[in-house]
Amino acid sequence: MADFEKLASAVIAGDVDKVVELTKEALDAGVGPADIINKGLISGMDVVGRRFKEGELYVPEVLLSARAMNSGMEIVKPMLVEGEVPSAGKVVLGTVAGDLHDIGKNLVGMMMESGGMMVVDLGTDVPPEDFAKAVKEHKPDIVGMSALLTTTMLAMQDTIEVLKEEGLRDSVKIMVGGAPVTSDFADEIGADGWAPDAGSAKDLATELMGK
Ligand code: B1M
Repeated sequence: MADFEKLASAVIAGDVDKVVELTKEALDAGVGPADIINKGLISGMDVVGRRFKEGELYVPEVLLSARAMNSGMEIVKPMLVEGEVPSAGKVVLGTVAGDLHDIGKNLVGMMMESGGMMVVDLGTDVPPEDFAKAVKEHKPDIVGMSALLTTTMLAMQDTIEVLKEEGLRDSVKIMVGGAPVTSDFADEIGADGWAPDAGSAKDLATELMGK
């Protein structure tokens, strides 16, 4: 019988060795990969997300937990039968044109993945046309944009314009975030939502998808 609580605790503690050990133990005991992911790995990362949102944990701790979660994921993912873990939706995520900051964007992506979403990460300095291309190719539920510079925030608006020009705007929900970005700014540029931190971003994505 797998001890999901212990596995979740190891994720919360960011203990890679323990996560690997407990994941292998669970597999040896015949536990299914989907249960290991949902009841152990993701459930631990959920706690981390909540504590981060409430200011009890800081960025380095979240990164350690994410690394621990991924070490378990790497072991069980190849064993999943396609469709075994239902996807909570697809997000195309990127830092906008001219902007190289990606720490916050990466945290947002990790939280979304821990919530079962499939994240297509376009990286940094992503031109509006590349967001549009990714929407055509991946058909996501959500486009998420991050910006850390007051100058590059405007590229969010440019991206929305290009999505409109290409007739793609209504096929996705758009969410934005990053230190200088506010809820008012999100409204002004016609985004569907704004989130102040990675935990809230995951919750907002879920809300926008109506799931
Ligand atoms: Co830069 N930088 N930086 N920098 N940098 C800032 C942002 C700055 C505030 C520093 C300062 O002057 N006090 C300032 C911006 C000023 C402004 O525009 N108002 C600044 C500047 C000026 C610059 C350069 C121009 C410096 C120069 O070269 N002269 C240059 C620009 C380069 C470029 O992008 N073209 C530059 C470069 C860099 C580094 C490369 C050295 C490095 C980035 C490394 C990297 O990301 N890989 C860097 C860093 C690290 C910072 C600071 C110190 C930290 C940013 C960070 O990672 N924060 C920053 C000062 C500061 O914030 N103290 C600064 C931690 C991160 C977890 O928070 O990104 O806010 P954050 O993400 C949060 C939320 O905002 C939210 O959730 C995240 C997690 O909770 N969130 C979203 C983020 N994206 C979201 C998307 C969502 C929802 C929520 O939906 C999709």
